[in-house]
Amino acid sequence: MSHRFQGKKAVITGAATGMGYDIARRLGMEGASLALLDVNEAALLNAAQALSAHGIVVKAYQLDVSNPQAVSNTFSKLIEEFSGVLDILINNAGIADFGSVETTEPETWNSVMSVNVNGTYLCAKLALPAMKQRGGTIINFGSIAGMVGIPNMAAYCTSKAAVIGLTKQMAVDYSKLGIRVNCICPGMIADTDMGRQILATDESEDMMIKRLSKYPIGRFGKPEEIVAVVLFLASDEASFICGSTFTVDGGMTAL
Ligand code: 1HS
Repeated sequence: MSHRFQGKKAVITGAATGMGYDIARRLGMEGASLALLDVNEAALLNAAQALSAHGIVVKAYQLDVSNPQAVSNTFSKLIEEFSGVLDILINNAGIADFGSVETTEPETWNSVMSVNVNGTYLCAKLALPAMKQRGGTIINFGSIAGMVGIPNMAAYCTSKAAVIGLTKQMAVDYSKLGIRVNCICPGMIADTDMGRQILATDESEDMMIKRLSKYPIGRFGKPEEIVAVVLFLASDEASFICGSTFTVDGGMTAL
């Protein structure tokens, strides 16, 4: 096992389960100390326990990333715990919902934008001051849904396009301070809560086959195929990569 993140201090949002948890585990196994953030307190405590059992240094903080005051309070605490220094922020927390522009109610629109866009902005805003001392890296979760239109996902597509835009803007402002900001855009990853949520909207076998037919590689992605790219982007091996959007989608957006 290489130790690319020895001595690094990392914050991961949406860290209790799924890809967020996998990213946290991999960062921790390669030497990082972790702050796990998640809205689901019970799952978060389980995750922290499991990672501690691997010998990983970990603290857990229940947080709704869309709540500005809560984000501010949580980052104050975790940055103090990290002695004022932060190296890595993984903005993984996100939600999906469904509807065309006509059928999406403002409440749904606002909740998707609040978590996916405001949450990314707020966590970055609070993390950046603690990254300036020795440089750092931020990985935002976009999606292919921010690059092409996905049927019936107006709010989600809009939110992910905003995250791609925010990534480029932040890279322009902060690269000169040694802070690299990049974005990963996964295609359909079936074995995640969000993947299952989206696939459950396919009302027939035909719809599922049509969705799969958009993927030239002939299958959906696996969580570890996203996690590997996130780890690379967070590592010093990616030292010249700033403001980039990494599509990891089995060729879906090339079709
Ligand atoms: C969940 C992730 O952001 C990808 S959205 C993919 C939708 S589709 O390709 O399965 O229609």
